[in-house]
Amino acid sequence: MKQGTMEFVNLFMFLMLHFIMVLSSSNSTNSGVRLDIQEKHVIMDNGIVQVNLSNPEGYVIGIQYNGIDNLLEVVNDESNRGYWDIVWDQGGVKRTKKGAKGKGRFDRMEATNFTVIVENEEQVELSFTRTWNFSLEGKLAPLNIDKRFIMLRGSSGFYTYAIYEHLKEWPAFDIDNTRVAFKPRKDKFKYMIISDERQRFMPLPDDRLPGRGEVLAYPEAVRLDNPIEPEFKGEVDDKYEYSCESRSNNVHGWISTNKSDSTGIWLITPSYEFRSAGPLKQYLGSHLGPTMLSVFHSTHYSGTDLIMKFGPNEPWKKVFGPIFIYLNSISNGVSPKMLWNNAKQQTANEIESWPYTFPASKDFLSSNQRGKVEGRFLVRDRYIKDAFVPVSGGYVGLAAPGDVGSWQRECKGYQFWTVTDDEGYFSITDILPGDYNLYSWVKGFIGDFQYNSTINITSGSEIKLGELVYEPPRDGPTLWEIGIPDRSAAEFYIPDPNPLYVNLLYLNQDRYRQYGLWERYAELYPNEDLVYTVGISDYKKDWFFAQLNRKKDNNTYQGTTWQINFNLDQVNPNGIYKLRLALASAHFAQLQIRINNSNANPPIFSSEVIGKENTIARHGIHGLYWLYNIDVNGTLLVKGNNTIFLTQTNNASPFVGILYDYIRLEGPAYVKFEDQNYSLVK
Ligand SMILES: *[C@@H]1O[C@H](CO)[C@@H](O)[C@H](O)[C@H]1NC(C)=O
Ligand SMILES: *[C@@H]1O[C@H](CO)[C@@H](O)[C@H](O)[C@H]1NC(C)=O
Ligand SMILES: *[C@@H]1O[C@H](CO)[C@@H](O)[C@H](O)[C@H]1NC(C)=O
Ligand SMILES: *[C@@H]1O[C@H](CO)[C@@H](O)[C@H](O)[C@H]1NC(C)=O
Ligand SMILES: *[C@@H]1O[C@H](CO)[C@@H](O)[C@H](O)[C@H]1NC(C)=O
Ligand SMILES: *[C@@H]1O[C@H](CO)[C@@H](O)[C@H](O)[C@H]1NC(C)=O
Ligand SMILES: *[C@@H]1O[C@H](CO)[C@@H](O)[C@H](O)[C@H]1NC(C)=O
Ligand SMILES: *[C@@H]1O[C@H](CO)[C@@H](O)[C@H](O)[C@H]1NC(C)=O
Ligand SMILES: *[C@@H]1O[C@H](CO)[C@@H](O)[C@H](O)[C@H]1NC(C)=O
Ligand SMILES: *[C@@H]1O[C@H](CO)[C@@H](O)[C@H](O)[C@H]1NC(C)=O
Ligand SMILES: CC(=O)N[C@H]1CO[C@H](CO)[C@@H](O)[C@@H]1O
Repeated sequence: MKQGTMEFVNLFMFLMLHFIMVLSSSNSTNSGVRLDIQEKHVIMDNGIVQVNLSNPEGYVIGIQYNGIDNLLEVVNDESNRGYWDIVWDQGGVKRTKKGAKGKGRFDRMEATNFTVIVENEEQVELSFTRTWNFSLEGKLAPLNIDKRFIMLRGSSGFYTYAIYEHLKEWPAFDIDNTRVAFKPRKDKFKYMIISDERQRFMPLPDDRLPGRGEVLAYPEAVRLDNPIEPEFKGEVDDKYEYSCESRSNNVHGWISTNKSDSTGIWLITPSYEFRSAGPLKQYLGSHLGPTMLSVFHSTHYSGTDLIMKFGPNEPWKKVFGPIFIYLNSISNGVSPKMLWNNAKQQTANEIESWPYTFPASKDFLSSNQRGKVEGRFLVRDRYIKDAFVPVSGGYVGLAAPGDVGSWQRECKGYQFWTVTDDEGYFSITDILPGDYNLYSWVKGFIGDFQYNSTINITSGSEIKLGELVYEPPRDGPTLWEIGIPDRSAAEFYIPDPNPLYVNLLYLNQDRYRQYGLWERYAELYPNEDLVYTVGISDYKKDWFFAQLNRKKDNNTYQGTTWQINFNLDQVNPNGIYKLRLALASAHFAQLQIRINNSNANPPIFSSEVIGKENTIARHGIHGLYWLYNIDVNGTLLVKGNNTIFLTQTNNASPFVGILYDYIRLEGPAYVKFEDQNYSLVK
């Protein structure tokens, strides 16, 4: 009875809300889209939203909605409210600052020419272009840029996309980063939402300034010592605490909470086909400012491997977007979080309409100009089960042809990903014409699958691949394992943050996002390093999530050596054992492995200096995925207790280290003992 009443009340509330929301955006939906072109400004207006753009630069300088004159930060310069930008540099030897610290050059992509592409009552599409020629060499990125803005009738928002083109004869250059940024006004937008769980009232940008905030180990991280709103006192603000994987980064934004009239502004990204590096790549989104970013390409959590490098004679063209800037509002004391539910519903609608039919550029292809790939993904790991097992929840994607796993560093083309169903079936739709490889991986198994031939997509093609079988790297039975093979270190021990450096949002979720966890290692292991004993230790409690350097009293850092102790009942001295070492991230790490002799020289394995992912400083629980398959000669092992020593030697900084994903020791493929056969039928 009670349950039923509650359901009724919920339904009633839902209908009321629906009514109010419809009410608040339906007043003038009958009016068509109007365009007003002035000497210095262009205004698109559909009776719901009015957007003011600078002419010919193509900056969004005003968004008028729900009775608010401008949702964007009116105290900012007009070029710093809503804009596209790029961080670039000259290519090869002309790059001004090479290497990891190369910062590139920041450019707001100011256009020089304005054109109306579509103008009717249903739709307005505007183009702001910038054309490159050799007189601009070294001054501007060698790109023709076409920034587009679209407004539709009856739509509570507007779209933007851009076409970048590098012609064949133009000079080499690099792109480090490119994105769209919006700066909502700080006096109104105080509540930020990234996901159902990640949402909060945010401090003010002023709280980060000297006198109010104290800069910590790097400029992005600031402790709020004397914020304007005392409730934020003592918290750490750092934009990297709010980064988000591409696969779940499709809507985020800000709410102006107001008892009588709340307003939301959202960035909706309906597809990540145009973002670099696939589903797991982490990008910045919304963070203090207030700032909202739709980042299409960056080196964050990946490093210089992800700088887009164009050689001379390398023609390139790519469409970024469209993305949707969505506005909603609600009156009369209903929870502003309902705006979030409405924004999620709108996101579902946008995803449903992808690829959009309305962009006018011939470079944005509609659904019937795209192709489709279907198949079924199975896995066979003989030491778990001899059969071919359908993969549920496996990621399957198309990206530019390359080596196994290359999708995580691929950034010039488009990528198309989906997830297999419970029976292993997948269908990737709306793929742009071109040549691709098919890549896949799945939680629970190490390594990467790659289909053995190039897939050529043409308009309207429907390719049926049938059953694809992944046989993950495996030579023998599991003797022991640590962690879960899922490309993340989240299952390991995450320490409590230093109480001086807390973000209250992450006390009970995503605890790895706290600032300063790298200092906690030395506090827990002041003299002796971590020792893990197979069969006794529990990786959730006893395996620190990152192998970090230990801070010494004199402010220097010390490399560390972790030990894995394990017991073998028997050893085949003629066999080759296999150590599978999957890393979730590395930052300037040099890993050496020794067995049963901590001083052995050379070690049985020594990596180069690997990774420039900066995942530790930026609170990521993964960066790029690395897999090492290391032979262990049976003569190195003994019956009884053995020890593997994992040494990270680079002591350059607190941010150097390794995040392990999963470690496994396999017995030899064929082992013959006195009393037992482990035989493998190949
Ligand atoms: C557009 O912005 C400019 C510059 O702030 C302003 O002068 C103009 O009045 C705005 N136009 C409208 C219709 O809001
Ligand atoms: C501006 O763009 C239009 C359309 O692309 C073109 O016809 C015109 O020549 C351009 N003007 C300048 C000054 O580049
Ligand atoms: C090259 O670009 C500059 C800057 O936009 C422009 O002033 C100049 O006319 C262009 N030259 C040619 C040959 O198009
Ligand atoms: C709340 O909304 C009312 C009505 O639109 C407006 O007058 C008031 O300034 C708003 N308050 C804030 C803090 O935005
Ligand atoms: C690719 O794999 C399939 C299935 O294993 C096999 O039939 C085919 O011959 C392979 N093709 C190439 C080019 O290796
Ligand atoms: C893919 O198809 C296109 C159009 O049929 C063709 O031009 C291209 O050479 C093909 N590529 C490969 C690798 O087969
Ligand atoms: C700092 O202390 C460590 C041991 O505590 C020592 O090995 C190292 O040489 C010292 N470094 C400097 C620069 O004093
Ligand atoms: C294992 O080590 C022994 C002793 O050093 C050596 O004789 C043997 O060749 C090694 N086996 C392999 C497969 O490398
Ligand atoms: C082997 O290791 C276990 C667990 O650490 C320990 O209890 C045992 O005493 C060790 N045995 C020998 C012979 O060192
Ligand atoms: C072990 O394998 C050998 C060779 O295949 C076979 O003759 C023997 O019976 C097996 N022993 C056991 C215990 O299975
Ligand atoms: C061959 C060898 O070095 N064996 C050593 C392996 O490690 C165990 C435990 O530390 C030692 O007891 C062995 O002597």
